[in-house]
Amino acid sequence: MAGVITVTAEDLAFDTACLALPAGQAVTIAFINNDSQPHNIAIYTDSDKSTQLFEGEIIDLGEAMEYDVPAQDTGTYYFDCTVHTAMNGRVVVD
Ligand SMILES: [Cu+2]
Repeated sequence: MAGVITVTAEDLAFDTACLALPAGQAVTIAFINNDSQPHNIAIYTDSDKSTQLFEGEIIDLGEAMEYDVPAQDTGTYYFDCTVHTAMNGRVVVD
């Protein structure tokens, strides 16, 4: 399905270190938790988390959720799991 990006969490890690999002358009992240720990995805302007751009609901083992992420400007941002901040990566909006 166009405009849907799938991300999976497993073994205290995301399956990608870089989320590529289209600039200027809302996007759906289909988030799947295959881990025994609760996880979510939050997006910030930078790794200092100066400004939060999005925070998805935390989901548990075996759950999946579609996050509706609002349109973002072109740039490089940062994402993490708010429960496990060691789970993180870059967001490239282009
Ligand atoms: Cu987590």
